[in-house]
Amino acid sequence: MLPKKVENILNEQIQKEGYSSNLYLAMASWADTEGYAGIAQWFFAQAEEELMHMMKFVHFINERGGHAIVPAFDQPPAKFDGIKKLFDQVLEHERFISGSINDIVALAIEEKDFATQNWIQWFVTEQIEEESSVQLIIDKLNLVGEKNMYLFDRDIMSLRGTGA
Ligand code: OFO
Repeated sequence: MLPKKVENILNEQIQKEGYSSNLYLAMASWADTEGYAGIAQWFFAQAEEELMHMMKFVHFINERGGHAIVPAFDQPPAKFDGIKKLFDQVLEHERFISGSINDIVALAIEEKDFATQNWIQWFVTEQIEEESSVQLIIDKLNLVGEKNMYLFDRDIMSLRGTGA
């Protein structure tokens, strides 16, 4: 039985994961129109991952006897201020998401909902990986500098799935 408070916070997370997907889709589209095909590809893949995260919450809430609600999503920005700031924004957003995942862990423990507490651990690990892989990209960007984007754009997909 899913405690009502936990159901509510999980429903709020559906909104956050769906917004993450739309935000990364908007970033992908912007990068695409700016001629950064590799960076766009990275963001398209990221947008799909976030959609998958949202679906995980939908299924989990319903499997536990709750009701997953599909929310409205705020419109993400359409334009971004350069590649370095783009990834800084991604890191800031992922840190915000990590905070909201931690809030779910804390509430699940408080409500003695150990099923949710166990299930959400996948997201705890996922957030460590996501923050770390975005930090790796920012470190590389700092090394190459924004003037040298051709090679960075060509190689960015090789930074995916390194577990870093
Ligand atoms: Fe970025 O992991 Fe979901 O939100």
